[in-house]
Amino acid sequence: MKVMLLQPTAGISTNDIYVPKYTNPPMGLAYIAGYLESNNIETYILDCYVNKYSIDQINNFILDFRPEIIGITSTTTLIYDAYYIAEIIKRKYPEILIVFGGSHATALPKEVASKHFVNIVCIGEGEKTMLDIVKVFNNNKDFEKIEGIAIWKNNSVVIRKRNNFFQDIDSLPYPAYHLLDFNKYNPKHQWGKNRQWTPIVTGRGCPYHCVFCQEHSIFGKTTRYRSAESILDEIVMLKKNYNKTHFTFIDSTFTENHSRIVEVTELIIERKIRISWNCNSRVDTLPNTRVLIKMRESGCNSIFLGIESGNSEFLQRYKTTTIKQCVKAVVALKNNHINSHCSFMFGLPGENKSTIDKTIHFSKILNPTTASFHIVVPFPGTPLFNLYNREGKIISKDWSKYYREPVIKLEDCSTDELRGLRIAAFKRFYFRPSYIIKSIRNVNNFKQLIDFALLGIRLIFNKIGVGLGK
Ligand code: B12
Ligand code: SF4
Repeated sequence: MKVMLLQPTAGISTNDIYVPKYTNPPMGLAYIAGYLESNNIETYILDCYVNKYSIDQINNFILDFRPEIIGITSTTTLIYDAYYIAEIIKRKYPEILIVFGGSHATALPKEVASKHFVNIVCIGEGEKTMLDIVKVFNNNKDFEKIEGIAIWKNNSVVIRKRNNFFQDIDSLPYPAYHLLDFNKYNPKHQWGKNRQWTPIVTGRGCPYHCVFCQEHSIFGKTTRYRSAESILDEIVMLKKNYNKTHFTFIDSTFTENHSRIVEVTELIIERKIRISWNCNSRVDTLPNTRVLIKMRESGCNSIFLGIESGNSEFLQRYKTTTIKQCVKAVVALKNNHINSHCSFMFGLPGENKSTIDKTIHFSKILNPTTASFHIVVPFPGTPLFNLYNREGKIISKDWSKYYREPVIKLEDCSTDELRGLRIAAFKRFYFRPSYIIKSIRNVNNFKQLIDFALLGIRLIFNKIGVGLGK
């Protein structure tokens, strides 16, 4: 049995192929590949995204590897590219079983399963489901009995709910890193200086309820943590085998469990593993100074905080955080010499020009190391999508526009104005004389200076894209 796992080429469906500025290894596919390989199934990862593969190149890989099953991953932004590739494969090789998975398939299993070129949709976590699919493929092909899938049957889509998630995530094999070409994925990270970088997953699921987020539908409402030992072993392996020395803990709730942070950081320090790392956090889960000191000592140099808004009602309603927690978190990071990146969004329900102005003002008061400003995207599968959809405020359900242009209607603000306010926010944050002087003082090398100057030039010419950019 041979399984190919494919990430689609961005822009292939519109004949406008590109690689976005930031690329990560496809961790979901690598996890599934690791799991299948540990069950003796020959697996191949075809990352068309980072390699910009054309249809002819994809076809050549299929002819070479001869898979019986092809699994395709996709976010909402790339779903039409995924459909385009799948349709051509199905036309050419009708005998190949096509399985879709990932965030869009999980959010809209009915839409995806009703495509004539899709055989099965995996809803949520994919390791066990994909193995079940392979087993049933080799057996009686009665896929309908598998948990956590959607399938087209008798002119409608049948959905089989998942009863539980894979609990002991320590027992999952490492992602199949050997099937990826690491150096193709932004090997250098903004916070990693000249170190070789990779993301790493240390937990799954999230107990919080931010309205714009899809984490729950993929990984559930409680966090399943990996143990400190397991994380450390993976870091050591990545350092030894792939020379990786800067890590990003990409799971959203790395700072939720403080005792585990202490264990991880103490192990890094005790075992003298010289690395740097950064992680994501929520302002209300940031640990106390004692733990922050350990984090810094073990190599943590930056933390991403989703602040989102400067309006307390929005924070309470859409994120369950407070202005005070935001201020406290950024101050704590400054006091402990850890860089902070704060992300803000414009367009939550109830937003208008004045609340946007308040958010920009708040970003300057917080004054984190860096900041980014985004226009809200109500991705399907999120409570925000349902909220906006109910009120008829979604301008477009053409998924290719999601994250490329504003797709929501606001009370007193056109989409062009929204774009303008976003550019203005970047300018108001980065063009402060105090910020420019501080940044020039902190520049460590010529490349950083050039990057900073380029950001300035892009801002002057209003060249900050809405989303992915090219
Ligand atoms: C790291 C990350 C990125 C990275 C890398 C993205 C990538 N291609 O891997 C970067 C920074 C580039 C990025 C960009 C974007 N991201 Co992003 N990102 C994430 C994040 C935090 C982790 C992804 C990850 O590696 N998870 C760990 C792996 C193990 O999980 P997984 O990929 O979901 O895979 C599992 C299952 O989904 C399933 N599965 C996945 N594929 C397949 C395929 C088959 C065949 C099967 C059977 C199963 C299956 O099985 C896997 C293993 O269990 C997630 C949130 C999250 N916690 O997952 C958001 C997330 C995926 N991103 C999201 C979004 C919106 C984006 C952007 C559009 C904008 C943005 N906010 O940055 C762009 C789009 C990029 C693109 N290629 O289209 C949304 C997707 C929503 C949606 N409906 O599309 C998520 C879910 C976050 C959220 N807010 O809800 N992102
Ligand atoms: S944004 Fe982060 S904290 Fe909020 S629900 Fe999603 S994963 Fe959880």
